[in-house]
Amino acid sequence: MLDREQIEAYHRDGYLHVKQLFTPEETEELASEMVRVINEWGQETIGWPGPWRARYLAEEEQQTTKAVFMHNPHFYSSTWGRVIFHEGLIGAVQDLIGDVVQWHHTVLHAKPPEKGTPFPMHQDYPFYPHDALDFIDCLVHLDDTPLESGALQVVPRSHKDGPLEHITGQGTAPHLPTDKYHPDFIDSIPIAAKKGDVIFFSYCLIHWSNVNRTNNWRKSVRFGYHKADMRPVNKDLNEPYNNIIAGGFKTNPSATA
Ligand SMILES: O=C(O)CCC(=O)C(=O)O
Repeated sequence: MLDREQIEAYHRDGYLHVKQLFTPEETEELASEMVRVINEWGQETIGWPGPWRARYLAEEEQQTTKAVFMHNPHFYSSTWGRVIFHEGLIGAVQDLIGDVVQWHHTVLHAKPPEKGTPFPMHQDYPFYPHDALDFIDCLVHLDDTPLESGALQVVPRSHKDGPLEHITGQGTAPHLPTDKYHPDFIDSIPIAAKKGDVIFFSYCLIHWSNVNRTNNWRKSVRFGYHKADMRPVNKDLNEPYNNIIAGGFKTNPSATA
């Protein structure tokens, strides 16, 4: 699926942009099903709450951004269920983290036209901390995503520092402290993408994205996968931890046969 240079780049930089991993027909079907899911089940919010808004947005915009987030689109659409096992997607994930791959989540992050919400600098680790680092996020683009539409921006190699302390608590989504981690002081690389592209990134990679200032929607869907022997931190060891196996076979270390 991926070549050696791509695999090395992912491990070195913490991310990899794979162009046209989905065919135009596949992307078209996924996008039109997602529009239907949004229209029938979606809800508009301002996006992630939190004190970070004061550092990323002008005062008059701080409470007026727009977002549609939707977990588990496969609850509504079988197309979105099947894509969890998409051969190209899973093949790439296996090349990056190993053969036995467990699905963790699918979530839509849609930025509506004109004032689609930004995201502050953060790692995804604090949203779902696990006991190892082979957790990969895959951002599937359903629309062309030029920089002005609030494209993903990444801090290359930042995953090497492992999990960092985030601001957490009631009334905020986890984010890095804005006095130290902010695009004003930390260089990042914007990744303009086309529909059908996928950006793979480590859940320890620092990333953020700006407001969608275009007249078009910017919809992308994040899939999370990890090695099947990983577990959420602090989960009781006596409690099983299983989910969809999207690649390979999960062996039972205590099986005797
Ligand atoms: O889609 C984006 O622009 C950023 C989303 C994000 O921060 C994330 O998936 O963790």
